Parts: sequence; C-alpha cells; structure tokens
Amino acid sequence: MVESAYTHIQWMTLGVTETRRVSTAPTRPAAADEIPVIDLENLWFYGAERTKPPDSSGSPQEAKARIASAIGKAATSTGFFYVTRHGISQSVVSNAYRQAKRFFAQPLDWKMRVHSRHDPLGNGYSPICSGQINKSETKDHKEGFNFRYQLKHDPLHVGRHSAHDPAPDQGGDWIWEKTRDLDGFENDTVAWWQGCLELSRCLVRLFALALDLDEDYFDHITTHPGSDGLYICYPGTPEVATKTNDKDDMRKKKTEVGIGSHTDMQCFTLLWQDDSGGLEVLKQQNGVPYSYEWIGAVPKRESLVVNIADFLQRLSNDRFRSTVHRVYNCQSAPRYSMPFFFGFNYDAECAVVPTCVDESHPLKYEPISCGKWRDERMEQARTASAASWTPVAQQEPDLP
Ligand SMILES: O=C(O)CCC(=O)C(=O)O
Repeated sequence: MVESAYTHIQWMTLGVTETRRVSTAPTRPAAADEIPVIDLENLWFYGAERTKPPDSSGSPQEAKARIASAIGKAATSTGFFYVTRHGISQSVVSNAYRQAKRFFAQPLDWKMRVHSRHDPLGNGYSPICSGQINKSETKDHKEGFNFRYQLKHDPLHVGRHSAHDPAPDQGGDWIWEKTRDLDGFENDTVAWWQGCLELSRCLVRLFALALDLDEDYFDHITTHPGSDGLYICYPGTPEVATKTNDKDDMRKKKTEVGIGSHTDMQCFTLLWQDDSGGLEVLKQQNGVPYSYEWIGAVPKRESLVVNIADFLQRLSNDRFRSTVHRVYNCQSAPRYSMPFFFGFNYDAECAVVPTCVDESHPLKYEPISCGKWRDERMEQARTASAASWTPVAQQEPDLP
C-alpha cells in the first residue's frame, strides 16, 4: 500500500498562528455530506412578497426549524454549505457577474484611478499580487474591487435616513463616481449587494435558531452590519494549463495561489463563484488522527457557498467552525467570484451566546465588537512578516 505524503500549512486566526498536517493527495470534490446543499425554499417564511413554493411543507415555524437544523449541522462540521433557492434572482446575479468582468477587462491605468489606497476604509480596486493573506505562501494572484456598507443603499433604511442616524457609512461614493463610464455598474453592483444583505439578515436568524436562541436574538446588531462586497478576478495561467498531462498537484506547484490559506474574519461569508472551480476547503481526514486534506467546493448551479467565519466561531464558543480555505486557478481562463462578508454592527460589543456555555464548555472568549475584531485581525495580517511565523517543527509535539 502506498503511504500518503504530508506537508504542513500555517495561517493566522483568532489571534494566533495555527498549523495543520495536510495530505499532499490531489484535491478531491467534496462529498454531499461534507459540503451539503441546503434549500432555503426562497425564504417564503420571511417575507410577504415571497410566495410559498408548492413543495414546501408545514408551518413557517416548522420550515425554519428544519432549515436551521441543517445549517447547524453543517456549521458544526466543515463550516461550509451551499444554499439554493436563496432569494437572489438570477438576473441580479448575472448582471453583477457581467459588471465584474467588464470592470476587470479595463486597462490597468483605468482601474488604478479607483485604487483602494485612496480610501481610508479600503473601498476600491486592488491590483494583482497586491495582497498576501498567508505570509507562509505566495502573494495572492488575484485582483479585486471592494464595496462596503452604505447606509443609503441599505433596504432597511432606504427613505428613512435622518441626519441624526448614528450608523457609520463605510462606503465611498467616489468609487461609483470613478466607474460612471461603465454603464449600469453602480446599479447592478448595489442590487447584488442589497440581495446579499437581505439574505444575510435572514440567514442570521436561522443561525440564531441553530444556536438554540430566539430567532431575533441578533436583530438589534444587524441594523448597519459589516457588509463588505467584493468582486474578484483570478487571472488564468495559460502556460501551466496547456500542459494537459500535468496532474492537479503538479499544476499547482507551477501556479501562484489565487488566495492563500485563510479563514474569514466576520460572521459568515456568502460566495458566488463562476464555473471554473478552484475553491478548496481544509477538512479533517477521516480515520487519520491530526491530519487534514483539501476538498473542492465545486461550483453548483444557482447556488451560493456559505461559510462560517471567525467572529461567529468566537460567539459560539467554538461550536461553529470557521474553516480554512484557499483558491487555485489552474486553467488558462480567468476565474471570477463575488464574496460578501457579513458581520455584526461595527461598534456593538458581543459576548459568547449563553446557549454555548456550560460546565463542559467553559467560556473561552471575552466580549469584543465585530468591527474591533476585524480591524485588529487586518492589522495583524498586515504587519505579520513571514519571518515572524513559528517554524512548524516547534509547533506540533502531538503528531503521531
Ligand atoms: O474566490 C473565492 O472562491 C474565495 C474568496 C475568499 O476566500 C476570500 O475572498 O476570502
């Protein structure tokens, strides 16, 4: 029998550097129970304007309980799942996708006019290889366009904004000004962002139920939440992809990582991806202690990927799992994705929820706001240098 080979990966999360022993076997597609598909039934139980689909059964309470239970199961295992019938229309998705492609197809000097360095909150464009999320891997071979929370676009507040509203606006109108020449860019991008925000407010209620809390437990801290929209383009690598004999792992060795191994920072992430593939999730290997393997979150039609992020892991006292993931684009064509990072109101201090603490699960974390948490994590990621990482060999006394 051929023994599997292993390597190590490191990443920063929850304030510390973590290390895992990872199989070098080629990434395999996730099985249905590893990254399950959860049907949200168009969220008919959350909106009068949404119609009840004919195949849904039971009362609204039963439907919520059924879906929350599936979400809770996924959140406590891999921390990744797909949602279908999520309520964001296909036309909203495809308009946003078209605009993302148009934006990245522009000449570099045109995109540089909207560079994120001009914005204190990071709205705008970041060029290829301008970031490195994991300092023990290569630079991130991707470009992005970031659009953060804007009160005037939030469906909860539209028409109700008063000069005294304390909600912080994290958006910059200047990014829309500088992209005016792309017809419909702001409209289509904001429509997608609004769809993600509305879906997230429904999901956060289902997460509350999954944590055995009242459904509206988090509502007061989602009135002006962290809502960071992002368009990403991972350039293709033609010279690698043409060597068709190369195995998956060989191609990766010759390809820069699209985004390095990391966990997300806020509560959860919604992700639309095109049909290129390349998103990989780190999962504990069945039957091999202390060891992990990469599984592929393969694209599924009309679905979004949802993954738990660090702040929700923290609030759930580690009951929910914020899972490491990365992207490789080993094909000649570019890969596009549209993540949306959702967190609680920037300034709201949040404690671990009471249902996740008992004698066998003592409290692990002090209260902190999602905004402060995110800022500290960003600063930590920005200032960490590769040299400051602990050598792997010193970190794993308990490996078999
Ligand atoms: O593009 C993807 O599929 C994942 C993006 C991601 O992980 C991130 O932006 O944090």
